[in-house]
Amino acid sequence: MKLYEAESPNALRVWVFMAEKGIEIPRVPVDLFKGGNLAEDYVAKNPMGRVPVLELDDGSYLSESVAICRYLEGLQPEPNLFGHDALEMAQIEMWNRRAEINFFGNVAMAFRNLTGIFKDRETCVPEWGKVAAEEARSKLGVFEARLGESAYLAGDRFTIADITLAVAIRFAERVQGMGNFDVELARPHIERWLGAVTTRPSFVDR
Ligand SMILES: N[C@@H](CCC(=O)N[C@@H](CS)C(=O)NCC(=O)O)C(=O)O
Repeated sequence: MKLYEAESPNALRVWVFMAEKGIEIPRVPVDLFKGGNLAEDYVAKNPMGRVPVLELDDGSYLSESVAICRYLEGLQPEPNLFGHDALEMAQIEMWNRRAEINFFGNVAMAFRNLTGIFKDRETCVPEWGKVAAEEARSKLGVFEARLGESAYLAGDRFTIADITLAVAIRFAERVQGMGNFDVELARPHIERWLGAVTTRPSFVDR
């Protein structure tokens, strides 16, 4: 197997996931800024033209960070990050999707539309960016409330849902102030949880 990747939040989700499981595979850097992900041979691997992409040993490809993580969990079930029984699996999926759709997705939309970072390849609408930033800011309250009552996002242990939210918050911290991107992130329960998650060996130095 090999992983096509870049220094980017979605590739980071897969790196952290692999580090949690102790999985090491060769990595192939893709230059997003030079449009390496839009080249014909790359789009043949992932028609969405995004990183990460996992190439399997039979020459087929998987994309979408969570799908890649699910596949790796199937190959190496422990430590479990997607849930053991029907209820836990559903709770983890629920929180992962909430984090991805309501926070990460809005942060990404705000970043892309406010900074125009990929204006060579997509239309940027600053008003859309402002609305997305506001949406991300307001949804953060849901995660703050949840982390006030739960040690980790989906329950009492670390899972893929924590990886998604922590990577998204790290991303939002990094782009704070760029192109008027402004999402006030400081929340006491999130701070406590983020400290626990980002000091795990899988996150350190990434
Ligand atoms: N839903 C996809 C999103 C992938 C994605 O948006 N990747 C970004 C980097 S974090 C990318 O490749 N951006 C390059 C571009 O938009 O041209 C996933 O979970 O993998």
